[in-house]
Amino acid sequence: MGNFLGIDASTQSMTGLVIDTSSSQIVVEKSVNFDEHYAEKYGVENGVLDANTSVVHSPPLMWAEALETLCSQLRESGIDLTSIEAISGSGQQHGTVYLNQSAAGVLGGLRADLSLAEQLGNVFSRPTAPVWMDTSTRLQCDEIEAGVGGPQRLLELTGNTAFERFSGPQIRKFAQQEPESYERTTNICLVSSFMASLLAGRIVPVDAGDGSGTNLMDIGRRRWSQDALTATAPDLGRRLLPIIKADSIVGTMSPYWVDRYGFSPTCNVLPFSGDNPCSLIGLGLVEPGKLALSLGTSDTFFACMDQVRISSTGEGALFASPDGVHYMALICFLNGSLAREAIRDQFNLDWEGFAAGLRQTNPGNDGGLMLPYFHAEIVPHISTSGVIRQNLDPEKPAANVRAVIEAQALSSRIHAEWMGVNVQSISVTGGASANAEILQVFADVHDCEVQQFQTTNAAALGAALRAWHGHMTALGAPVSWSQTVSEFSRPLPGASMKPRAQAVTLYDERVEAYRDLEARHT
Ligand code: ADP
Ligand code: XUL
Repeated sequence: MGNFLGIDASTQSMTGLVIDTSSSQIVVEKSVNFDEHYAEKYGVENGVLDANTSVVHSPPLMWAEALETLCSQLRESGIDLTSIEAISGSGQQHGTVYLNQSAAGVLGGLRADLSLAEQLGNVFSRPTAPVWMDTSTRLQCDEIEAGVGGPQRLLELTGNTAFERFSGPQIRKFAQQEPESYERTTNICLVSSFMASLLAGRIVPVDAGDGSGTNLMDIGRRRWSQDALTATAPDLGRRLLPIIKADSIVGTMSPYWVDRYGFSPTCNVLPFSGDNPCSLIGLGLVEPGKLALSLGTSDTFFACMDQVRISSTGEGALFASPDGVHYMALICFLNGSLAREAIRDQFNLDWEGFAAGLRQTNPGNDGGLMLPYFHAEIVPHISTSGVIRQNLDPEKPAANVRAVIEAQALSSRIHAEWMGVNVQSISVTGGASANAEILQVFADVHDCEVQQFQTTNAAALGAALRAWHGHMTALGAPVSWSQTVSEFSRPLPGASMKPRAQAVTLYDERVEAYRDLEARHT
């Protein structure tokens, strides 16, 4: 029993959430928004550089700086940081951080009188990190698939066909286009393992949950696949540490965090995992059967599986669950919050005005439909942006608000069919899950209850729960996964959207109209 910290290093912000397991309460939640703090210094918009091109990177030094700002905020919130028994975290998936030979030494000898930003400037062999929004690696995807014997073989081996955003294709592109910098790269981290390395003061391996988002991990064995490594880049194996169990302790907080922020020197650090695998835990999906929806920068729709399930269309992703046993089936939509924000901003609305737009319009939108490709899309695969409207006046604010949300909900219904889950209820998380009007559309389209939770950051909560679970296991007093999540993953009383019969019937028809429109444009 005690306090456990989960840190979510996501696309637009870094969040810290502390749970007290003796009272089963979330005791602090703090968030550092990248644009608010670092837009000028690092040139980011929505947390990334050049979001409107196919090459989308973020500066890893900014993440390091944000981690310090977050720790200051946690300390100022009044929480006693010495009381934190263990820390784990979650990172936006797929992004890669490239370190040179000085990195390990610098991390191991951080001086507490200087900031991370002052000390880490020279540890990168590539100053920016490609992130999940990058869609520039189609060529490398094709080459990797061919290199292992075809897309079907890569799917069977890693659980996924090659995706542009996945780490393997990104690494291959770097090795091809900047061979000298690749040569100077001693270690490649994922966002998750980079963050854990900052805390532990040494380079920390990735867990299988995030390892499965690389196109490099043998999904059955939960270790790097030599075939995939060879097909991706020269000498890649020696640049990656072996994959470890999400529950292992990788060290204690390095003296830097003890001296500078007052963490306990015995505070354990566990590997970070991907944000979606952590959300799976944070929403309590530790048994198959339930679906969850994350409405963050990306929208993801996912389920816990007890065996490998592969999407025949190649659009679904499969990850290992950090619970060490299950799998996670997921679809990812790039046009999530950024598409909703594009409509919000086009009509000068705030979120309340956006919700009012949904209230003022009827399900079915009088026949209006939108394909919301404000950016290239992952599911379905669309390589160039371009919004398509059918029977929809582009000048009408409320109709466009409804169109973007109906498109997202209908698309999630269509593209989740391969998961084969009989949907009983949907658990929601992510910034936009605070918006009940948006959730009502998802409830009507999926014909099931949509449930809100105390925090909209299930990834950070899942990370904190993972820290607790791993810590107790290491103490020799393991807590089962169902016990770990039970008190924290209860839906908020009175905060569930129920499907409305008339709308459900209507959407059963609209889904076919949407499917047709989509088929004509993909
Ligand atoms: P990520 O973790 O990917 O950085 P979050 O889950 O923190 O993203 O979600 C942030 C997004 O949530 C914001 O960019 C914003 O678009 C959206 N958001 C926040 N509040 C609302 C709201 N009331 N209605 C709709 N969207 C919202
Ligand atoms: C999942 C994906 C995104 C990122 C950012 O495959 O690409 O959801 O994890 O949240």
